[in-house]
Amino acid sequence: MLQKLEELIVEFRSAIGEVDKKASLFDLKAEYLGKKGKLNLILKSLKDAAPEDRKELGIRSNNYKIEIQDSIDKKLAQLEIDEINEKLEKNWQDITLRDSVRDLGMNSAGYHPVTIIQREIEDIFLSMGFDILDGPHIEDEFHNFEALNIPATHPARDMQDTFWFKDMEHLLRTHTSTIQVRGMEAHKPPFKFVGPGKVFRSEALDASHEAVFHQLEGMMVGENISVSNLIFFMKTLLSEIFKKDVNVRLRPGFFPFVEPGFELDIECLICGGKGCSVCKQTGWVELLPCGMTHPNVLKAGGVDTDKYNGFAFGLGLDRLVMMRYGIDDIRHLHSGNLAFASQFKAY
Ligand code: FA5
Repeated sequence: MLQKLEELIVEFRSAIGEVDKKASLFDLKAEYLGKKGKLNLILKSLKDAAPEDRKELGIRSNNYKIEIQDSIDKKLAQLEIDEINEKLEKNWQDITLRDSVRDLGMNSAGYHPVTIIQREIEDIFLSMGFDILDGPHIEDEFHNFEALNIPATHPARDMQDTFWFKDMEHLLRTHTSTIQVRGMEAHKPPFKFVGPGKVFRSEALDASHEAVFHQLEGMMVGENISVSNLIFFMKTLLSEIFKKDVNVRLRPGFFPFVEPGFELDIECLICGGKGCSVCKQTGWVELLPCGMTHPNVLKAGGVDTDKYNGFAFGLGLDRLVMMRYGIDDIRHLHSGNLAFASQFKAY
């Protein structure tokens, strides 16, 4: 009987090594530990064994029973792990992969260069205590023209070719100066804010002109604001953006909403001032028109002009992007070409 027991455990050890499915394991368990299983048959016949062998047989049978149960439990745990691994192998997903939806707006390498520069400028002005405002693309005549000292008969309305809606009362804003008006309506002086966004003009397109482009408006209203305040903020902006000396020139500029008005031009960084299609062979690029806000504009915005004055500027964002990254045609910026747009990094 002892020999039978020894044969049984050797046979079991080899059989369990072969098992690779849970179903066969349960069969094996029944075969050895079941009521009518091999071990039980031996245990039942213990009574027939010689009395001097019974104790030894009892101890061994018990030990083998424990060993068989243990081996079966371990095997079951192993088979369950194998099952999970097999499922993971078949159904795995790489959660670090970018999905196609994100690719529509932002690619792995970063943001569109206009977004990069816009955010940098926002940070520069936030750090100087400015707020960031927004405004609608679809505007009315009042906010785009009248409140900015451009009445219906004013020739300056023709300076910006406007996309009008059929009702001839609404339009796509031609500049972000509309945000000045909305900012004054919403705030009590003193205040200072910038407002970036898309603007729309029915323009002939070339290397430096788009029909849809970006501007960033700025306005500061308070007591005793001077041209030196304006120049300080413009200089700070350019030195932070270019992180190097760039040649600029300030010349008189005419805009009905500022008096005096200035044009701040930057020496063309595409040709180094020699003349090219971007600067129209002049060596200079119009970038940052600005000036002291006209009292009529402050009044239209509800500002008390006996107490307060201010300045405003309207930065051409796309042209600034072109200067910073050496892009020689504005149309690249709106081409929708991801290979182009993914080359740019913040400084
Ligand atoms: C204006 O739009 C004024 N609202 C700016 C302003 C604000 C002046 C506050 C004074 C005070 P202008 O039309 O020049 O100005 O446009 C401003 C800047 O936008 C230009 O210097 C240029 O950099 C950019 N810009 C103008 N037209 C285009 C265009 N078609 N494509 C790309 N950039 C343009």
